[in-house]
Amino acid sequence: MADFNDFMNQFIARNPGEREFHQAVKEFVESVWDVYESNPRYKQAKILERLTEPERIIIFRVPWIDDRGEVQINRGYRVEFNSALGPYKGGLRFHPSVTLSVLKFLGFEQTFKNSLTTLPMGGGKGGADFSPKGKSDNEIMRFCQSFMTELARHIGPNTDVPAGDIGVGGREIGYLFGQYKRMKNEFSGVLTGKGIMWGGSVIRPEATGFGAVYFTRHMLREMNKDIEGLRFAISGFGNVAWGAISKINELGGKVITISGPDGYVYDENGVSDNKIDYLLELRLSNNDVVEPYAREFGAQFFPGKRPWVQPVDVAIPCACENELNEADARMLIDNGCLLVAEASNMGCTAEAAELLNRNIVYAPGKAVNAGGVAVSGLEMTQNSMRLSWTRNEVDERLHQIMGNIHDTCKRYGVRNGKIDYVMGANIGGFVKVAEAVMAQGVV
Ligand code: 2IT
Repeated sequence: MADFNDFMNQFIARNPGEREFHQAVKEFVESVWDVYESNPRYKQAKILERLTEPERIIIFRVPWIDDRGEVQINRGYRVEFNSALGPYKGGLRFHPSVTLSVLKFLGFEQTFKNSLTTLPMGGGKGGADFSPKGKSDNEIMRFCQSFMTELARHIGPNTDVPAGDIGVGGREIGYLFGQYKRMKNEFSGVLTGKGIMWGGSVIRPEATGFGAVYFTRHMLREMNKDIEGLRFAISGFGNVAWGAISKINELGGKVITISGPDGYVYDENGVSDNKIDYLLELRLSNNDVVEPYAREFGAQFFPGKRPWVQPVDVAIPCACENELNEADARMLIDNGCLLVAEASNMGCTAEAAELLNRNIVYAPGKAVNAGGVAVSGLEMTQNSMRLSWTRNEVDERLHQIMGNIHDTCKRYGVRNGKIDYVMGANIGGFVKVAEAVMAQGVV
């Protein structure tokens, strides 16, 4: 392990202060280290050094004028991490917590997640430290237009294809796409998550949540269980939570929590029926709070708290990185939780992930939430063919892809008779990217 420590020390010295990026790389390199060590070709080609250095990073000023006429400045980014398997592909995040470290960790994870989907996509991520909270529609439109005015130089349907992430949904993709089209005089598949009337794919909005539940079902089947009758804790109330909650209800499970930056809601009757659609209204209100749900439907609200204290069978974090810590993990384990499937990217802290992986069953974001980018890949295919598939066709492919990812985790992850999903996902994602990088020479 001396070599591993040397590698990490050098990596940290090259990327000082980037905590999230360090965390993602450490977890990954730990998993693949044995494969790397036992493969002298990889060492000689400095594969890990190359995979942890983004191919290109673009940082730019995003000036815009708010509704009061005041000039505002935000910082925009695109991290083009790795293009060994295809054009850079990954979402844009608009949130005040966006930093270079966050986007580097997300772009790094995206590379291996995209590899796991089996579709031809490289990895990238971008966004801005812009807060949609409290902004009017017009302000959001002006921000998106200014952001795209710079980003347009760097992306393209065969170069880099962004999509949504936290703070970027169908509305924002529409404004970004409109500006790109206007600048380039070109209607192309340069973004995914487009409206279904104008080049988007059916099921893209639901795909991350649906895929996470399909993956969870595979995990449960390994334990001879199924979703029906189980209780779920979900965090977040955005796009991913909404998709997961819809599918869990359809499959007979019960979701008893949702959460926001303001706290969590406990709904003992289950988040179901019209309550699910209400989540979309909450998101479009640009207020970033879940408390109104509790008032609207007579549920309990716990300000400033997280949902992991509630006894459940399955927990699916759907909010943001490091939203579940060691104490939360301990509580879930003590309350008899069977498994944690991470729908957010790096939803668990390193300590929590380690504890869960050792004591119960835990699967990381890059496997569980890959359904979103997978359907983005299917949107790219449909755009290239200039046709649209039906709901059944897209859903069937999504099922297949999530099943394949589960098989890959099993192929590379079985340790002591148990599937280690962290090992499986990291090694499975790594091998393909590493081979592609090797084949393409020192570039
Ligand atoms: O984290 C993710 O995989 C996404 N935000 C989706 C990326 C995409 O290109 O659809």
